[in-house]
Amino acid sequence: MPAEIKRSVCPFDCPDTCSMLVHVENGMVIRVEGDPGHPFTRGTLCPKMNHYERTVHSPSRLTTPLIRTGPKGSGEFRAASWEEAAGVISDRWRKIIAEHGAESIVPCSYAGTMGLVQRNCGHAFFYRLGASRLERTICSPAKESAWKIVMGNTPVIHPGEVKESDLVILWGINAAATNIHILHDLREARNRGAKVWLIETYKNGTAAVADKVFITRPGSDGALALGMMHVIVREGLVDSTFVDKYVLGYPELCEKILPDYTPEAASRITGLPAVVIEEMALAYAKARAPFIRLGSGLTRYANGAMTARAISCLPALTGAWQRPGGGLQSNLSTGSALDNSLITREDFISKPTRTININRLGNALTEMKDPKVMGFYVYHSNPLSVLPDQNMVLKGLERDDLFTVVHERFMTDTALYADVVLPATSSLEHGDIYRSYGHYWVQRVSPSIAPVGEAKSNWDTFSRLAAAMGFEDPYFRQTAEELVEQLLAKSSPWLDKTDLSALKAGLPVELTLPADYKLTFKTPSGKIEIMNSADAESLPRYLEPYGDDAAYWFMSAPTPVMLNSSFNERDDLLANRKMTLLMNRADAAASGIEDGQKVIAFNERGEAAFFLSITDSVPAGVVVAEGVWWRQKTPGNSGVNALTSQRLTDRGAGSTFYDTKVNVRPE
Ligand SMILES: Nc1nc2c(c(=O)[nH]1)N[C@H]1C(S)=C(S)[C@@H](COP(=O)(O)OP(=O)(O)OC[C@H]3O[C@@H](n4cnc5c(=O)[nH]c(N)nc54)[C@H](O)[C@@H]3O)O[C@H]1N2
Ligand SMILES: Nc1nc2c(c(=O)[nH]1)N[C@H]1C(S)=C(S)[C@@H](COP(=O)(O)OP(=O)(O)OC[C@H]3O[C@@H](n4cnc5c(=O)[nH]c(N)nc54)[C@H](O)[C@@H]3O)O[C@H]1N2
Ligand SMILES: [Mo]
Repeated sequence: MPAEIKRSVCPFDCPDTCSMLVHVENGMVIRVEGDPGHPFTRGTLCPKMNHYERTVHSPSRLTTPLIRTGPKGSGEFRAASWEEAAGVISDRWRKIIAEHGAESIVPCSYAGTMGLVQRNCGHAFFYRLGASRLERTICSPAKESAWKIVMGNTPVIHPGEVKESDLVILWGINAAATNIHILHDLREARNRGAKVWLIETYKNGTAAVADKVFITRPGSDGALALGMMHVIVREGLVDSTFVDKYVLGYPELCEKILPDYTPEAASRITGLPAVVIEEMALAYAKARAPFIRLGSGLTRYANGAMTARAISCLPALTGAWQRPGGGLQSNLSTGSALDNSLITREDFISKPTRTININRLGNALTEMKDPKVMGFYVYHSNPLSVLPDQNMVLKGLERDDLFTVVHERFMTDTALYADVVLPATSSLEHGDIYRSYGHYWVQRVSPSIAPVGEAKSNWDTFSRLAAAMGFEDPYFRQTAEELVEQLLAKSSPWLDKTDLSALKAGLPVELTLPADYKLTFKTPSGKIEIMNSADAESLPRYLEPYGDDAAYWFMSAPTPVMLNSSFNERDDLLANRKMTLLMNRADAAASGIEDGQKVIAFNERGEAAFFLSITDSVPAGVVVAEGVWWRQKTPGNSGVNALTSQRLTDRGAGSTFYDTKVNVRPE
């Protein structure tokens, strides 16, 4: 039988949300390719997804429920039926609830799949159970808070406008790894003469598409933006007609803030020469339509929201928003397009329970009282690898009195510490609907193949656990497809001009952006709020990062071959790669460490072993480790997050992964 071609979407936590064609033969996926008809992703997939069939049909997929037989972390399990596993879980939860209350059970999920149903359906289950709630602020809440403060609910610029820009600034985003499809339009802009800048803490793979690379000191970009604004104002390059009509707080910014940010002052903070800051300001202000693609890297610091806020003010001063190609792209916020509350069901909360910040799970699992955490349920997340302060998370997972259930596709670091492991479907085995945080396309997906082994989707697992817990609510008896139908049945202005029948049939469809969205500022004042009196800090300024008492800033940045800790299962992607620490030549010489040598990076929270790679792409005072490796694949059984901290951002209660310093010694 010839291969059948089915439509699907890449489920991973990435702004590109690629549309895919899946070739299926005899119930197996034999090949996947990018959908050439999708206007944003245009037929290409990233190196990770090119052979997704190797993940889907990997020999290391979990195919049955497992029950622990050896010590925690030993990896000793026996196979069990779903019936037995669901019975073990529900019996133990009933006991925990009777002794400690339902709040002693804590869910942990993030973004193993971005599909709206499979990602969010667990909320309903744990609300109904009365469990503690999880504040899922691990990714980019500081950046999103900053956008809200300055721009309110205004949609971000359509990414397709990149091609009309004459100056594209990739600011704290390694787009060649994490947003590769924006490079199509970026290259088109470049062919038409646009300049591309990369503003980074080290020269990563994206430097290859940039005309200029500016290396700033970690956590200092807010000062750079303010320094640029100082010059733009001083040189009379502000678009005062635009500012008078559309901007709130310009006089206050000029009077109270900018005098402190001369290029020299900004230079002392950022490490960029003052003349370079002057040049950047002039080039930005003189560009016809500068397009800023703002990453989240620079917001994972104590000052993360303030940094993003200062940068978000730049296009307001020059009126960049008025011209096609001009503006700023932060994360898209199309949440109101498909009403998530139909899935999350906050109405199931019968009495409010405590909230635990995901970044602080290390402390919660080890120190929290009243009640102590006794049950931990992990789904589509790998907390032991991805959460900050790994040693605290580990200490929690090692507790003999903690009952841990992990619903996973693979035997991850976290699954190794489970009492019960449940096998999860891959995205090609369940239905869902996807929207994106990097473009405005949405697409519904039906399963391409039957579940591998006895794997179940998140939704089917929660339905099953709901039955085991005796929940009578009809909600839990629906199918994932019925939930998708409910989402599509609710009208929203975003869906006004879309072809609903195409969407229902599984074709990619673009949400409707109002024609005048770029000059209709959805803030309380109707203007861009450089000054926002509702915030405790009414104006942007530079705040310091936390740092640590150690020598080197430590960047644990993305790699093209992993997605957070996903794809660690793929030996083909990791072949010939080792967990590496990039270090500047002068720093290595001063420490007497040689290329390829095994080194230990350490700070007050822990240590991790790496193989050293000496490079000119990293500035002095900074070390870089690309990728979140599973502990089981690292040279020292310790991941990058043994070094990061549970401290939070200034707004949004976000993670501060990059706000970390380490010392380095030879092993
Ligand atoms: N291949 C791949 N793709 C991914 C991911 C992945 O792990 N791998 N992760 C996905 C996820 S969950 C997310 S949230 C997005 C992340 O995408 P974004 O957060 O938008 O950006 P990143 O590409 O992670 O880039 C972060 C960059 O910020 C830089 N950086 C750190 N601190 C500073 C600073 O102070 N100033 C400046 N200017 N730069 C700084 C780092 O060196 C790093 O290169 O990508 C998604 N896509
Ligand atoms: N040091 C450092 N740490 C980081 C980052 C960093 O840049 N540096 N990035 C951070 C960021 S931005 C994020 S968003 C987080 C991401 O953290 P997570 O969302 O936890 O991401 P992953 O590591 O990809 O783990 C997802 C897991 O879900 C599983 N999975 C996939 N699909 C399904 C499914 O349908 N059902 C179930 N049950 N499981 C499934 C996968 O096998 C995988 O093990 O990591 C953060 N951690
Ligand atoms: Mo993320």
